[in-house]
Amino acid sequence: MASSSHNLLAPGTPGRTCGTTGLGVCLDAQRFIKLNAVSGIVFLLLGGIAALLLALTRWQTVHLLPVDWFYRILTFHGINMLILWILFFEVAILYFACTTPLNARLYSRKVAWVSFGLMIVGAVMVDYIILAGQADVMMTSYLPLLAHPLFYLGIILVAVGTLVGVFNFFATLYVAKRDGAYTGSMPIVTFGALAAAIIAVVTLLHGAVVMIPTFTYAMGWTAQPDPAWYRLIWWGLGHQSQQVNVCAMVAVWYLLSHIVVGARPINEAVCRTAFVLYILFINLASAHHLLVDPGVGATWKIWNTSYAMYLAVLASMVHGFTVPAGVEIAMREKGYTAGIFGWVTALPWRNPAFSATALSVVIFGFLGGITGVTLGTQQINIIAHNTLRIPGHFHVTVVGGTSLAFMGLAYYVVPLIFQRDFIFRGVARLQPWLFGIGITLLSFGMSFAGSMGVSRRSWDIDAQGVYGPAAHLWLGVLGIGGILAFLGLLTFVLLCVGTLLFGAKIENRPMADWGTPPALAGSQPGSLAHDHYATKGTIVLTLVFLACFAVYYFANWKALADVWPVR
Ligand code: HEM
Ligand SMILES: [Cu+2]
Repeated sequence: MASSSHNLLAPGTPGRTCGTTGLGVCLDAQRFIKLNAVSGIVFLLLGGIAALLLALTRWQTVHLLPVDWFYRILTFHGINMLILWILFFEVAILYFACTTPLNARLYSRKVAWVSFGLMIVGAVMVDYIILAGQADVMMTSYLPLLAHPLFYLGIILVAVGTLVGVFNFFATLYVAKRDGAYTGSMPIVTFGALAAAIIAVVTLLHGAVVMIPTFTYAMGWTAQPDPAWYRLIWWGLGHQSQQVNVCAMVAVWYLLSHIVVGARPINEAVCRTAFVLYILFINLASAHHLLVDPGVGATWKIWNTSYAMYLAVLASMVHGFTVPAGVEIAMREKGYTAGIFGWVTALPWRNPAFSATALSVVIFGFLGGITGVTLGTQQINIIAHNTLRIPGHFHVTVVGGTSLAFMGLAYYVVPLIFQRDFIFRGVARLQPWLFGIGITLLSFGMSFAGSMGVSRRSWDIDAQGVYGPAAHLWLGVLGIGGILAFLGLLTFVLLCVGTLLFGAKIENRPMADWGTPPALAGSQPGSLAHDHYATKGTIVLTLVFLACFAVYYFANWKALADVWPVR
């Protein structure tokens, strides 16, 4: 639809008014949200197929792939998931966050094309060269392992393309502010996306610093960069990009809990400060990847991972509290006041966007947070380094946390942006549960096998002959969890693609409702805004969390002490 009188966007902007939210949607932004989101989902599927093959290989009894293909597919999986799926989807989120919530138009269509073009060419290049067997170096591509130059060039193109997209985001925000598209401070979703974008710039600059000399070395133009230097700078890219993911995920938590339950952040200033903590401290926390490296000293390691890191962790704990607390307050104000947890049972668990958000908060917060802080402790790291405990940790953060939150977002973005209602809505209601349970099992399998010493990135464990039935049992749990998670992922992709092709068209009507908790008689909107004890349930959950953390943390110190018995 061309711009019309009831379009809220600036005059002359091609746009439409959303039939569900009443917000203005810029058609340029809409096109690039579509392109980037669909590309992301395609890479998710590719990475998912690889995931299934890996899980069926690490399940030692099945041991599917031959050795060379195991490392090839491991490389392929890491790149397609952690880089391509996540980055394409994040660019879509950025374009959304800087336009619709602000009633603004996308700064430039040309810039968006350049960004998308660079990213897609780079992505195809990387995937091709990996499958051609020319880049069996895994996603970290540590020197002196060497891949075909196109591998590095592809990654550089993806990174530059993303930077160009981030520039479009900043320019859109600037123009929106200058032209008065919105008044007051920007909504928390946009603020979270802004924090993500700032960290992304710093991250991608690290990427350039490390990848360009590696590329020129692969071309034979320059000498080999120092491997220890490579690791230091690479993790400025590798770890910080995880904080981009966390910021984007948290922004999605705020958005979806607001859309579904009407939650607001319980304290805007604190929530925003928490995002700033991410920006300030996350780069230092990258040091946790170098905890066994000989090149850097113990003081440096302990300072960065035990002091600086906790300031970033503090930020996650703030969000992990304020999101459920905001939901609890909104529910109590709607009249769900029974007991401590009466509001929990009344939540819309059958709304897939909500269940995805809730599962993401719990899986990321409980499992990811507790394991992350423990593994990142300098002393404990020595008994966990390079075991399967490490992928056991990050599959509950980037997969059970970020990827699941992004899936939840799709349950609103697809109907609102593509203007089609989801097909097979009953299946969609189950999808987040299937994926969430699968990934949790996968992570438990990895973590417990890892505790028994099974290493990550390892094609075969039987040759050593040191692992008993218990380790094999946990690898079986990894395999079964992997199959369930893959089925959850496949369901998601099929539902999205099926909806784009066959979903009922939405024209000038609201999207089909996924279900929100109705306000009961006696509801009092806004009544609890200043009542600090209204979050009883969330406080109890927080105490449970702290108790779990304490037990896990001390159990790990005990395990460390057991390594070296003192008589
Ligand atoms: C169906 C879901 C998934 C399953 C079953 C799965 C399974 C696996 C398995 C079995 C490994 C190999 C572990 C090892 O032997 O060291 C692995 C590695 C990895 N996965 Fe996943 N995964 C899934 C989804 C994801 C997603 C969504 C992401 C990122 C957003 C991701 C990121 C990674 C990374 C970064 C590695 C490490 C690669 C390396 O060591 O170079 N995975 N995954
Ligand atoms: Cu890290």
